[in-house]
Amino acid sequence: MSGNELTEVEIIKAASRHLRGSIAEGLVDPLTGAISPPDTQLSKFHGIYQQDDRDIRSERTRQKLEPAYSFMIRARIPGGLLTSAQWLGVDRIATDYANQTVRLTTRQAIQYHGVIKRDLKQTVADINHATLDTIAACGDVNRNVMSPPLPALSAVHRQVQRYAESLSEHLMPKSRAYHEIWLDSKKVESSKDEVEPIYGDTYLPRKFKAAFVVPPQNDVDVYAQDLGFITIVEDSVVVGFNVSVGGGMGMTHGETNTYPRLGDVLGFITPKDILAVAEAIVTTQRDYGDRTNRKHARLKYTIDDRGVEWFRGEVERRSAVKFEEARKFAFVANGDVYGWHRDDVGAWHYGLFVENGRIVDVGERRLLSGLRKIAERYNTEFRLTPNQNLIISKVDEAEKAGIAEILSEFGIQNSQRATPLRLNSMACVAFPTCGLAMAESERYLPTLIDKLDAGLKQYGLTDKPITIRMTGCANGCARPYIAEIALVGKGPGRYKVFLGAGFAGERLGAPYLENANEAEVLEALDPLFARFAAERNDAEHFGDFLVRAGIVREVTAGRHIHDN
Ligand code: SRM
Ligand code: SF4
Repeated sequence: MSGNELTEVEIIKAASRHLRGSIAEGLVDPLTGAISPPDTQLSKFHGIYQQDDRDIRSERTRQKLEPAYSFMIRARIPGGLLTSAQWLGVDRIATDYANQTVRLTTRQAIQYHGVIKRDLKQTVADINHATLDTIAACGDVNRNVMSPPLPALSAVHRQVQRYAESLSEHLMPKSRAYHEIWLDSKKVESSKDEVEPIYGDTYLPRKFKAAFVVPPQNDVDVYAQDLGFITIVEDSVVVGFNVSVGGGMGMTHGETNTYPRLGDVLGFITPKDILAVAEAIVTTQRDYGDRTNRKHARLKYTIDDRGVEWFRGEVERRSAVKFEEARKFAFVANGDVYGWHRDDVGAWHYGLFVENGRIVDVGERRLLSGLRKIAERYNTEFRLTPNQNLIISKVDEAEKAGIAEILSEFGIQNSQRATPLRLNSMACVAFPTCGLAMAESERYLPTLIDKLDAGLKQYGLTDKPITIRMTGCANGCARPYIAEIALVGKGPGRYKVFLGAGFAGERLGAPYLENANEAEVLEALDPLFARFAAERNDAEHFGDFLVRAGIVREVTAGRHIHDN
C-alpha cells in the first residue's frame, strides 16, 4: 500500500530541532505575509495554520498578488472549561487581532481566523496572558482532550474533567520551542539536550485524539477518537473505564483504501491506569504507525492492518496493565442538552445553542457582546461543548434571572426557537478560510436546514430530533459519518450524502447519493421523511429506521463503507 520513503513532513519534523525550524526568523521577514512551507508544517504543533482568503484567491492571482495570507490560531482547552476571566481574554483577542469572531470547534476548543503575520506573535502571547495556550492544538501529537461538559454537572463529571486535564498534561510535547518562539523564553543551550520522552524526535506519524465520555450521553463522539475512555459508574462512583481505540473520520473521495472508522473497545481498566495505558497506546502508534503515507498513518489503519488482538497485546505489554472484560454501558444520543439545568450541588447551567460554533454579533443577535457582558458581570464558567455549543455554567440561583435578561437583551437565540434538526446540526468551517474545502459548509448548512425543516413540517416530524452534519470535504471535521444525515462536500454546491448512522454515534452511515446538488438532496430526502412519518416504530430514530426498512445497508466496519 505504501512505499518505503518517509513523507516530507517526517523529514521536516526530524530536521526541526524539536519543532523550532525557522519560525522565529520567518515571523520577522517583512517581504511576505507568509512563512516558509516547512514552517507551515511546524507551526501547526504550536496551534497555528497558515491560510489565505479563498473568496478572493483567484482575483489576487489575476492581479499577480500573493494570496491574502492570514493565520488561524487554535487554543488548547481540555474539556472546554473556561473561567469568566478567560472568556474575556478570548473575546478581547478576537476583537483586537482576529476577524471579530470566536469560532467554537468540534473538539471543545476555540479558533481565531484572520490574524495577520505581523500580529501573530503578540496574539499568541496575549492568549498566554489570558492563561490559555495553543500548544499541541494541531500537529502530529495528542490534540485537545475532550471531556463531557453536561449541564447537570455531577461529581462524576467533575472527576472526569480532572482525568482529562491530567491526560492532556501527560501527553504534551516537552520541547521548549513554543516558549522560545512565542513567549521569548530563554533559549535552551542545545535542542539536542532536550528529550521528548513519549514522542521521540519525530513525534507521531499523524494527529492523535483522545476523549473521555460519561454514558448515557455520547456528546464527545467517543468512537470517532483514536483513544476513548468510556466512564463506568457504579453506585455513583467512577470505578473505571472501557478503553476504545482506532476511531477516526478522515477519508479521501475516490480512494477506497481510506475510510472513517469507529473505535474498538479493548477492555476495562481502573482509573489508576489511565496514564500508563494512554502512553502505551501512543507509543505503539508512534512505533508502528505508517510514516510513509499520511493518508494511511492514523491509528485506525495501524489497528486494521495488524489486528485488534495484536494491538491489545502490545498495549498490555508496554503498560503492564491487563485489560479486564469490558463493562456494560449504553449511549442514548451524541448531541448536547440545552436550556437551564440544575446540578447535584444546586448550581444552574444554561446550554446555549451556537449555530456552527460561530460567536459573532450579527444584526440584533449580538452573541459576542452578550457573552462579554455576562462574563464581565458574573463569575461563572464557560463550558465549550463537542458539538460547537456553549454552556454558561456554575450560575447561582440569584444570578439566573440576570443572565436570562442579558440573553434576551442581546437577542441571543435560545434553544426554544431552533428546531430539533437545527439543534442537532453541525457544520465545519470550510470556506473562506479552510485550504482543503471543496464546498461550502458553515455558511450554507443553516439555509439548507430551513428547507429541510419545511419538508419535515409537512410530515408532522418537526419535533423529531435528527442529527445532520455537513463538511466541506471528506476530512470529516464535523464528524459527519456518524450523523443520521451527512453531507460531505465534493465540489461547489455538490455533496456526497451518507444516511443511516446511529443517533448516539454508534454506527456509521452508508453512502446514498454520490454528487448531489441541493435540489437532488431535497428530492431524495422528501420520500424518506414521508416513509419515516408513516412507518416508524415508537421512539425509533431516523437512521435506525432507514437501516431497518432496508433503504440503506448497515455499515458494520469502516473499511466496508465503500462496498456496494
Ligand atoms: Fe479538522 C484539517 C478544522 C475537528 C479531521 N481541520 C483541518 C484544517 C486545519 C484544514 C487544514 O489542514 O488546512 C481545518 C481548518 C479550517 C479552518 O479554516 O478553521 C480543520 N477540524 C477543524 C475544526 C475547526 C472544525 C469545526 O468546524 O469545528 C475542528 C477543530 C477541532 C479542534 O479544536 O481541535 C476540527 N477535524 C476535526 C475532527 C473532529 C474531531 O476531532 O472530533 C476531525 C475528524 C476526526 C479525525 O480526526 O479523524 C477532523 N481535520 C481533519 C482532517 C482529516 C484527518 C484524517 O485522518 O484524514 C484534516 C486534514 C488532515 O489532517 O490532513 C483536518
Ligand atoms: Fe476544511 Fe474539510 Fe475540515 Fe471542513 S472538513 S474544515 S472543509 S478540512
